[in-house]
Amino acid sequence: MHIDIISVSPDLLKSPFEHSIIKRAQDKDLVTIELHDLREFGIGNYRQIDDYQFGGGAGMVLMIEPISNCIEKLMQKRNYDEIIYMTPDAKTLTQVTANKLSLAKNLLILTGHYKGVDQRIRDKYITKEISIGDYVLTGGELAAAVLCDAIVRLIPGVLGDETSALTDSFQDNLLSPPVYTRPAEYMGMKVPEVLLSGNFPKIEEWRTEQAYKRTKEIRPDLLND
Ligand code: 6GU
Repeated sequence: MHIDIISVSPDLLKSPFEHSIIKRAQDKDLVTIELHDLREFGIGNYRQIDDYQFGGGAGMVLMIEPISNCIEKLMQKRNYDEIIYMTPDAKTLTQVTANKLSLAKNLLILTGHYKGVDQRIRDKYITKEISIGDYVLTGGELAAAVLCDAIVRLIPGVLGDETSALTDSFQDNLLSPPVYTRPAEYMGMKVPEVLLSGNFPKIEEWRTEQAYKRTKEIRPDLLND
């Protein structure tokens, strides 16, 4: 997979991709992530990328021309499965969306800033808009990092244990059951007996039971879906 990300603050996106599993996925050539600085497409001597909004109102808007030039240049090189705009005024990212996007070959992600981008960019180029939750961030960069993490870990070969992505919370609309490791007893706190029993059908049954219990308590909305 190849992911291009257009951003006003590409440095903000460097660190999340230089560690752990996402780093290993790049080292193994399972994914390449390329950051593009929107400022390089800015207009005039000041490399202007934003301006006041028509009709008045507080906050700057990212201009159509720099973004359009950047996207057009990238589109000459690659055919994108999706051109994604990260914005709080969109549908919230779910595991289902991450699963679908993990099958893509080329993704282009545009991150917004300030009051967002000129609507005409959204109308002309964007094929998918994604929010990561009902709160506002200063920019779309951290949201893009979240999206990339959710996608990349699903690419076959990225996670060592092939089954672990499938047993995550949310893959079956259930939260994960509690987990324990050694010691079996710590300061009088004991690990549930069933997990030490070696009776695997029973252990599975317990885990499913616990997953439902947790989901019912914390996220009952998931059970209604
Ligand atoms: Cl994608 N962008 C911004 N700026 N804020 C957000 C978001 C995205 N998703 C949730 N809040």
